[in-house]
Amino acid sequence: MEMNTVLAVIGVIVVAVVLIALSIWLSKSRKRDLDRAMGKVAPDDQRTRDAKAAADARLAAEAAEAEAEAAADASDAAQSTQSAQSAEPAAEPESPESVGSRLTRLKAKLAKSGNPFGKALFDILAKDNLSESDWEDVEDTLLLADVGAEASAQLVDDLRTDARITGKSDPAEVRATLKEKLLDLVGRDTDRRLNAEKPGADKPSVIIMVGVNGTGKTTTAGKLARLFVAEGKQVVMGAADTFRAAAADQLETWGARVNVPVVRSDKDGADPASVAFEAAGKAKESDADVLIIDTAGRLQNKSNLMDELGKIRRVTEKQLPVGEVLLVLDATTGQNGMAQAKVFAEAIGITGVVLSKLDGSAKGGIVISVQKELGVPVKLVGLGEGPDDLAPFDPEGFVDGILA
Ligand SMILES: Nc1nc2c(ncn2[C@@H]2O[C@H](COP(=O)(O)OP(=O)(O)OP(=O)(O)O)[C@@H](O)[C@H]2O)c(=O)[nH]1
Ligand SMILES: [Mg+2]
Repeated sequence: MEMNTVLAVIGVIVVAVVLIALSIWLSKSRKRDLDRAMGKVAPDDQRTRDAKAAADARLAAEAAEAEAEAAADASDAAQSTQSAQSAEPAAEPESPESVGSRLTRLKAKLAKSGNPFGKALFDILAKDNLSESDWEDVEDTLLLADVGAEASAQLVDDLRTDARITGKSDPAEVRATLKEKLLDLVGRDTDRRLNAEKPGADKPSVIIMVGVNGTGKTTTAGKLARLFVAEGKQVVMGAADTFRAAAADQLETWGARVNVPVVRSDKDGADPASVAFEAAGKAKESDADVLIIDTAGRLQNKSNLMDELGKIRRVTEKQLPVGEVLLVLDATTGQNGMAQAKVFAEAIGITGVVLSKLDGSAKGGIVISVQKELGVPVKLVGLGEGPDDLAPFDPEGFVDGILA
């Protein structure tokens, strides 16, 4: 009996010792877990060191593997770019010409554009005494340069009055007078900035391109996108010319060259207004600075085209205010383009004119008549088919160019 009691006591003691040892071990292990959780792993913990070394080795191996993969990808990409380049040379995003260098180059180009009107006028006006027929020649020259009947008559009248008053002898003086008169006609102080360039402009600032087919809308949209990209602006373009599939492709090519996204429809003949709506949505969503919408210049009939343009504008305005509607006018068509231009102005309302193809035109005088007849300024001029051949219209440079 006694023996049993002793054994029971010993058993209890053993169990108690085991329990105490267990609880000490448990509390130590909990502390270690806590320390680990708090990043305080004992530096001399061999297991931790081993695990860390193993993890480091694994990470290093993974990194080396990833690097090898990346190198392989890069060489694949280089190869595919090379093959893409050989198939399509303009696939790489380009950086557009800087604003300063473009303006200098285009000024020189404008001056060399061979406009005969300045020279002819200057030759006539350099004479000592102008006869009635000389004055008629002056007026004819202005008319040929597409200055417009009213403006030409006005200019000749002013010059005649001046000649009578000053006695007109010094050719340099005549030239200076002519320059002043032309500048007055062109409008030297007109605000020609695009809405997107003005402080406090809407963001995104919307530009809709309109005009008769072939005048240069799509080309100008592309050139404009490049211009904004060169200024560090974020641009989205919308291909609302769904009249022919090639139009969207053409705009996409321009977009791809400067990394500007183009919103287009997958199917031919889709509703252009819905493309414009989507493009406005995308521009808003991506917080773009500028949205440029290209439109069709030709439809089955004129009233269709005009309805369509009106709708494009209304639908776009459900998303964003339309700050600018640019009418693209081909300078080589001269006065002939004016009647159609007026129809566009009535249908959608225009805020400015882009005079395209001024490089191939002897009819620079159209600047004067177009502003007079449409009541909006010429804001940009196209001076070639090259991607950077678009310049803000500069009255001084323009007048110097035609008098050179
Ligand atoms: N020389 C010269 N050619 C230009 C200029 N602007 C555009 N072009 C050319 O004119 C042609 C027609 O240009 P587009 O931009 O396709 O004309 P569009 O108004 O979009 O024509 P549609 O889409 O058919 O209505 C193209 O060959 C352009 O390269 C310019 O300033 N100078
Ligand atoms: Mg086009």
